[in-house]
Amino acid sequence: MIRIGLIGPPNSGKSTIFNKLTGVYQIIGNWPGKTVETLERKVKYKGNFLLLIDFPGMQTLTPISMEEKIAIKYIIENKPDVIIQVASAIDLERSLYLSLELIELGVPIVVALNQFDEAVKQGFVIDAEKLSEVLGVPVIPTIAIKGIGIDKLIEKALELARSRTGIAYNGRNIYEDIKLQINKVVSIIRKVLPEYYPLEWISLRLLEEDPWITNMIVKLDPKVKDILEEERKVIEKTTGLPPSILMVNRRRLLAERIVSQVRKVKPVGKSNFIKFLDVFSTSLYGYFLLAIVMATVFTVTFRVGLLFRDVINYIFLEVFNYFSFKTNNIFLNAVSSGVQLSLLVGLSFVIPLVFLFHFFFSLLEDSGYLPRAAFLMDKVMRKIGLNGKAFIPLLLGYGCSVPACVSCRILDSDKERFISSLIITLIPCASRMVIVYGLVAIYIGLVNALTIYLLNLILALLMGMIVGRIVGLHHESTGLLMVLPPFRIPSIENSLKKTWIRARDFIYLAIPIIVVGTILLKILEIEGLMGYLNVLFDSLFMRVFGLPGYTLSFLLFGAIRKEFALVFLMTTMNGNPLNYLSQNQLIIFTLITLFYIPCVATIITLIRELQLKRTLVIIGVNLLVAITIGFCVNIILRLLS
Ligand SMILES: Nc1nc2c(ncn2[C@@H]2O[C@H](COP(=O)(O)OP(=O)(O)OP(=O)(O)O)[C@@H](O)[C@H]2O)c(=O)[nH]1
Ligand SMILES: [Mg+2]
Repeated sequence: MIRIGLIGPPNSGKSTIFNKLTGVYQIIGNWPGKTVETLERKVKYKGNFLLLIDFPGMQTLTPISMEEKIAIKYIIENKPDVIIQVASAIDLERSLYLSLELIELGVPIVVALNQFDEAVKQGFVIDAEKLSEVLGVPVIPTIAIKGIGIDKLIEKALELARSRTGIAYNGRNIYEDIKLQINKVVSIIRKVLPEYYPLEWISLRLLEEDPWITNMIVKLDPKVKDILEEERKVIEKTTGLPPSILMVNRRRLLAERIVSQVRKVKPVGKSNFIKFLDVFSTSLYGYFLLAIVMATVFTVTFRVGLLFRDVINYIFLEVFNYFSFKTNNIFLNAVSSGVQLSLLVGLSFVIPLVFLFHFFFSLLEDSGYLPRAAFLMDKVMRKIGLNGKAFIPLLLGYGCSVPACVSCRILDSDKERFISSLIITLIPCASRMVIVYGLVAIYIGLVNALTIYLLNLILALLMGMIVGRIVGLHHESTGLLMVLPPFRIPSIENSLKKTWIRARDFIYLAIPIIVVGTILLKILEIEGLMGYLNVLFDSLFMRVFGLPGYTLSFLLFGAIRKEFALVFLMTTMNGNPLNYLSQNQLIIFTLITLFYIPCVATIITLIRELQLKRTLVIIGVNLLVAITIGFCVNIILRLLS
């Protein structure tokens, strides 16, 4: 089995290559930071057994964010037989910086010069052979989305893995003048580290003040700290620069020099529209564009969703009329109407809306707009103490809180991840979108629904700011380090695949539970459960929220999956909530379901990502917001009417 690691800067096309070779679908899209967990797959390739490993993107081997730390730990401890460094041909300097670092690490690498088509479009003429000569490692131009160059890439990787050839180019010769200090540190760490660690590389990293590696070594032998300080001072004296700056500068200069040797730039005309969009989307007017873009995604989802609903409703009712049966058994009747109602609400409303939203959002994501929105929101996010980068997980939260919370790993500190996750749990995911549309947009008006969205975003950011201040977040945020990808025409095929991956749970998981749950509720209704809940909670719920007590049961279901709150409310009310609740009550119920608690899957994810204590704080904040909003809006609406 030959183990091949795919490593490269964010958004360079690692997962696209992984998908092509394995047939698995890892999420790909036009923004940096999609892959946040290393994923391994075994494949048989032309008679060879390969283990392919897709890594999160990394700009450098000095890890800052959580997913970079995971990736680098994996590379050092599990040592893939060969590394395919997926370089981006449109961002050569940055990609080569990483190549130089990998060469320093001494692992066998082959460079995939990916997005080569895009580079040609932008007027870059790159001499791959010369680059290979200068670096001393194979360089293969690839266009991963079309599968071009992949065969050759794997052949080279296999060749390298089998021959285990070292690297001809000695990347370390840029450190000739500090060789003495490097060797000194090597002789010390040799005593504490197991042999399989690349000692010379670790020594370089220690001198460079890589915090992660320094912590690891200091834990093993605290005395190393003083020795390192001494050697760093010697380097600063002889070279005039502290080693942390010196080494980064030398690598960067070398990368730039190599680029100037192998790349020529031919002037090409960019389309005027793209040029305009590029400037407009990140200027002050960009905020209008952002509002329009988001409102369009939600409006189009709703309008097209309604069309689907009407067509599916029609077909459904025809089918049910055809197969309908009458019986005097009230339990059989409950089962029959339960099945009918749940499938009707689930298939005609929930499923089309959720799939459409994910599809339109995927198109947006592949266009390259998301990082621009993040760039634009950097200032706002900074007020909270967060980095603009955090706006991307937050946007993903409109799809589903679970992957959105996981993608908070792209953020640099624990506190940032905590606050971003808190904001995400307050953002209406696709399941909550179904509730806003099903109760507010349909019965009260789309503009009201969109207003709820806007106010929700403001409130979520405000809560992030308040809790951020309490935990002292405002000192932590680092600068926005994000390369803006070029705008691309989204691929329908990729968007459809992504939609399926993200929304299939609604069919596999939600629909069966909805059907069984509705039947159960119908039977309990016969047994008078609603009346019982009414008696128990009516006075409290009425007084605080102006809602009948039985709405609590829908909220309990909604804690399992948010859309259940709507579906069970609709099925219990035979499809028309206005027969049972007033417009004001619909608004209050919707607002409460937006905030009251993260769903079970999100809670499990939060515990994994942030531990129990912070998860409990998030749940507490959610509950507090829901109760306050429900209570205040109830009073305001009562006063207004
Ligand atoms: N034009 C062009 N686009 C490509 C090529 N390879 C990948 N892409 C696009 O580049 C974007 C990023 O690809 P991914 O495979 O998601 O990149 P990644 O390196 O896995 O990104 P992260 O997981 O975020 O680090 C996607 O929109 C791809 O469709 C290529 O050769 N040419
Ligand atoms: Mg990826």
